[in-house]
Amino acid sequence: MPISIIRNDITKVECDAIVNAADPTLLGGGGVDGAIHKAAGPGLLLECMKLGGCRVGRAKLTKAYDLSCRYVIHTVGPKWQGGQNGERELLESCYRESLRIAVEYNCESVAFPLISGGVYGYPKDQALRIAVDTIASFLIDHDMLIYIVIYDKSAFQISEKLFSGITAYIDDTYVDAHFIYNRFRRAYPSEGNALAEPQTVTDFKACELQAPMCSSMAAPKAASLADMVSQMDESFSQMLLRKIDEKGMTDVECYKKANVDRKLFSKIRGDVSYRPSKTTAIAFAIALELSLEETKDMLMKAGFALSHSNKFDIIIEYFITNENYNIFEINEALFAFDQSLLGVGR
Ligand code: AR6
Repeated sequence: MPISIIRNDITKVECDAIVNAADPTLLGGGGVDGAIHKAAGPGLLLECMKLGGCRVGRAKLTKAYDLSCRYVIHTVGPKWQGGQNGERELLESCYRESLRIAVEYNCESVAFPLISGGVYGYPKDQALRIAVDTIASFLIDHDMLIYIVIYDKSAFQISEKLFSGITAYIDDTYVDAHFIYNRFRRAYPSEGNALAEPQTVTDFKACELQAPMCSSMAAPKAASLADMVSQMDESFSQMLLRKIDEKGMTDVECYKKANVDRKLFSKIRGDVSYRPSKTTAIAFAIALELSLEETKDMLMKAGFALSHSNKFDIIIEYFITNENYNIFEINEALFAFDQSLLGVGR
């Protein structure tokens, strides 16, 4: 099952276990630790007092008391000391140990805060990368729904390089769209005035694209409706399964790489005319590492297109043209730009 990055207070997340970014005494503190103890009530502290603390990079489990989840897994992240003191290994260990315990207690869903990303001072973009990479490699061999919970959106950071690359790409693409629109207005002032700037630039493009399609659709009058239906194109589901075979992937490899839930994949596999959501369709295109043209083709089969009139589509295009098919990195970027994420269970 997949990773979902969400914005919430972790004490409100519906799941089997939430993870606490604790300190080595396990006796409570500020930040997410304080929020969890407050929401769980005094029983949590009483149980924690019997645990004898916890070492950095390790984890311990308690009941959840007044929280709606079943368990709290307490882990102690490393304090940031410049990055040369084993911080990375210790932080990875926090995620791995917490997940090991979650498996032991049959948890199907777990929510993590950004461990060490607050008081302990770990640079947030690095803390997030470690969280996503460690969880993603755990999910290769396990089925679990894992939430990374971001409390304060302003504290959420993707790498500066990625952020500025995407911002520049968005700016350039919008500039291109305006340029086409203005040229159209200059060439056809009366029609141009009827268009509302700027989103109709794509309407204009769509008009251009649709014109030849309309004339060719009108031509074959002789073909009966039955003939046309019998020559129907390959469906989304058929294209997906064909591409999985062509790429030499297994189904499991594909839906995991797409950050898609197993049940959803089975539904698509079993229903030749399944219509996925746009985010699911793109998630599979990314998992299959399709080119931009192939991605557009696959999307069309699900009834969607990529345009330059919204950020979501431009961000997807940015990653595909840069041949970066890491769905988790794409989702981090989408989250940073307040867009819907790819995959999961829709
Ligand atoms: N839900 C989700 N995330 C939260 C919440 C919340 N309710 N509250 C804060 N965060 P921190 P650390 C985020 O400082 O860096 C404690 O005092 C916060 O924005 O809680 O591992 C312990 O007792 C940040 O991104 O944990 C330790 O002494 C992330 O949770 C020490 O802090 C982690 O911030 C642990 O420091």
